[in-house]
Amino acid sequence: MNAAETPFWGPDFAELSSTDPEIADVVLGELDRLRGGLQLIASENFTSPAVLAALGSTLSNKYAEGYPGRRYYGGCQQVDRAEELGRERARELFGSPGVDVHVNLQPHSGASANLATYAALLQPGDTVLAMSLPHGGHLTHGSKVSFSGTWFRPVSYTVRRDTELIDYDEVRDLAHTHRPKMIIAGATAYPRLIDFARFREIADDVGAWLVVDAAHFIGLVAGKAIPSPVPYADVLTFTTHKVLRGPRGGMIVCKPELAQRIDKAVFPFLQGGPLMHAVAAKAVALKECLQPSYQTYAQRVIANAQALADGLASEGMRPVSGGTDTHLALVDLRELDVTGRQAEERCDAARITLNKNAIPYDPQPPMTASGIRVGTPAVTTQGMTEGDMKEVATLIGRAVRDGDGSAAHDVASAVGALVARHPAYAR
Ligand code: DSN
Repeated sequence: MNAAETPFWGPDFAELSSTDPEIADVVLGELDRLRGGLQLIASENFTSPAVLAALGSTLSNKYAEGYPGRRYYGGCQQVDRAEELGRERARELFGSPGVDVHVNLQPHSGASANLATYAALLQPGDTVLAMSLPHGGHLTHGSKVSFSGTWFRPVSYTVRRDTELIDYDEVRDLAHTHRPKMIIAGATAYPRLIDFARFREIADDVGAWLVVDAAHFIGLVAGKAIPSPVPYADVLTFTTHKVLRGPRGGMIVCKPELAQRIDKAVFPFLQGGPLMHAVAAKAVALKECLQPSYQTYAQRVIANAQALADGLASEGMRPVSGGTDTHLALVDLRELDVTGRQAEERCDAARITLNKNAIPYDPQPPMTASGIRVGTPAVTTQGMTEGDMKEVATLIGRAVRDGDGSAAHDVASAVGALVARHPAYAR
């Protein structure tokens, strides 16, 4: 029996509908939500049907603890091929002539990839210098509510008040004072390019590892739309579901000499059986990223984010740092006297999905926040362009100013008309 003789056995929605109509209804409801509104969360995207097919495959059944060729279970021939293909594609995508990299496709998430990196390079109690969470960092960069701030000693750098750009002088001074064992560059709400050469210089000055948490922008690197941190970083961690447009999951790319430390930290130190359907789906996404059309996509994501930031500025919403070089804009709403939370709720009522976000030196607590974060990975996947971003900005402006909810219906209708011209997951 082979695939040519046997019809593919894959996701079957009719089967789900008859076995579990309630969950089938959730799946359809979510598809309607995605199709019917504007998806502007900077960390989300619409992954391809090919990626979804690999995710919904029988590879989900397989135990494969270990790595290709060295597993603790039999029957791993096919999943070995998937993981090898993914590794090769990632090496092609992120390596370059003279810069070889090692790849680990198994982290279940970005937080798991970061935890594995801490485990590979540090001992509990070691000092880590990373971006402050309220200035755009991540929970795993030293927050007290995560392992990073309780098992390690965090020191945080910030952005400057005047420019809202990373204060590299402060990074250098903190590094010299605290002698961290690891420095993390990377953020979740920083719209500008990061100077990786400067971070490398500072890390070398104090003998620290340089880890780049590239989760947000790795897709732009893969699309060659922004400079790569690979030549500078000891380790790169990232998620595969943001601009990169793969399945939900994590990944690590590191210098070849750290391969064993990273692999052992992921398995067996932290994780057990890898999610082989997700590993295969990561391989599919990496293949998609190698196509020339993906490079065009990555450039359009940035052009759209810049057009959206400009449009929001015209609506009286100030882009933090004056604009963006990436896929996201962080927007200060204080001039409109609206909080981030109110803006998120008002946009939600108009079928515009985005998130409240702290701005640097925010006077509000995080659950209220003075800003919103918007990103263009998903709307660009559905084919929107800079002209559409002007309309999106106007619609956000109308929704954010809609204190009594009277405009929500009209804005939602306009959103419906706009997304109908660029359908997501078109039939
Ligand atoms: N939760 C992700 C984001 O939205 O940026 C980061 O992990």
